[in-house]
Amino acid sequence: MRRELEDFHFIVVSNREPYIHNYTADGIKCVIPAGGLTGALDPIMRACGGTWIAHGSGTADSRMVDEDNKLEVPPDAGEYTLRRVWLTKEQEEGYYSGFANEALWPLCHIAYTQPVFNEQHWNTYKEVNQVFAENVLNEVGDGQAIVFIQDYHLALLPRLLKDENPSIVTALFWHIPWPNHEVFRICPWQEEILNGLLGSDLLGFHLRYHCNNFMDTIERTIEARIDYEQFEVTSGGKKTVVRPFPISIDFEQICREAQTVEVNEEMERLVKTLGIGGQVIGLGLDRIDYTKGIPNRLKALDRFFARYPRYQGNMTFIQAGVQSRVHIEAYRQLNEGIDRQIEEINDRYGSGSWKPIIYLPEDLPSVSLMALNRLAHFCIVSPLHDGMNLVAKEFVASRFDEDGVLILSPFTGAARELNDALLSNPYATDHFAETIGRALDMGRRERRTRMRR
Ligand code: GDG
Repeated sequence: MRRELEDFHFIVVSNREPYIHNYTADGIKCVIPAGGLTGALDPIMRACGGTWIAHGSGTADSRMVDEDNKLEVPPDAGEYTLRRVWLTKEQEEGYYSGFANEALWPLCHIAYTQPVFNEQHWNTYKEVNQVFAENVLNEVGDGQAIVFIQDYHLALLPRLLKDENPSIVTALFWHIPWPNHEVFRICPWQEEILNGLLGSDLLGFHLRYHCNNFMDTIERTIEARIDYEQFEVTSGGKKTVVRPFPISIDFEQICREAQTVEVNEEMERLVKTLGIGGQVIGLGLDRIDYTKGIPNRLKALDRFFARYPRYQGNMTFIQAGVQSRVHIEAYRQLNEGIDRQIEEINDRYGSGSWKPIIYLPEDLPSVSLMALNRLAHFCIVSPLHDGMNLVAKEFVASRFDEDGVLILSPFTGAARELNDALLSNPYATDHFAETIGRALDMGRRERRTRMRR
């Protein structure tokens, strides 16, 4: 980055900030939010330096910044600058919970949850993209800058920046899938969104397949020259290069962390507190979201216990992960549904102190996530649709013992790379249940061969 960018100022922009300060009973505490985006980008910023501009969402965020709304992060190391953007409650509701998460998120994930297109949300979305643009332009000043924008919250930002300052180099990475034109065209503001994105010099998706869908959407929606050989779009004289960049994790670091004394101690603690000594362990670990296929997974587990009664009493499935977007109705319904399903399964099969499913809907520290990954005989990652999915990659990276089986939905980007996982369609409950049986019956040698590959 230093060699290529020389004296360019490197700026990352996203909705979510990588470090959040909150007031707690013990004073101000800094938390690192759960989610794939910050986990993937923070190491890059720490290595390269620069400025990260994001919404300051913590209750104590404004206390921690200087007069330019900036602070050095990580708090104990100071490797790059975080500039916080302030939004009102109304702006946050209309732009984040509203248009981004009730319209664009379901629109791009084919998970059969209807998008909500509310004109007021859309107006607020435009307004907030403008707020981010003003912050970025102010940060850039008269200098040269490359601005790396993240995700579907900020689709209009590349165009807003280019219109004001054409010398800014703009790149945007879309972390979620891009659906086909037939799906995308139901969005009443599709043209504005596409025009916004085409303000990017470089536009990235996880997969070539998403790039193809995007190019096809452009071709059928707005006037532009499409070059399928170079993967470029030219619109209004401006060129956008479209490329796949399958995102990943720091394999070596996770592999090293998984072998620490702290993780070993956490494994012992979990076995004791959860009462799972001697059990075969299954694991599901997700940000609780309707795209992650958790109800489908529970249905398959229900079927599995009925089909394979020999595992009743000695297999425990742990479903862990932090609840998210709880202010949105679809997520409230999802959470209630999951609670109900788990209660039913535990009533149906549980006996004595054995519970088939243990639910930990908490924001667990990374040492616990790592310990769970290592305790698991198998891990289920079953999204109905997912851009990439880093949980699957983290599970593999933490298995330095070359054991454990990954059951993976073919509808994740990760399934294109992790060819040795057991693929299972989350909608096909019988096959899914059999795949769990297959994972449990798999011999050590095959588990090892698959995990090594
Ligand atoms: C989006 C795209 C794409 C989970 N529970 C807890 C927790 N996690 C961590 C996991 C993992 C991350 O959150 C989830 O990342 P994913 O990639 O699986 O999913 P999304 O958040 O939906 O991310 C996705 C990603 O962006 C990157 O481009 O792969 O397709 O949807 O790192 O370990 N972390 C903590 N507590 C939890 O309870 N601390």
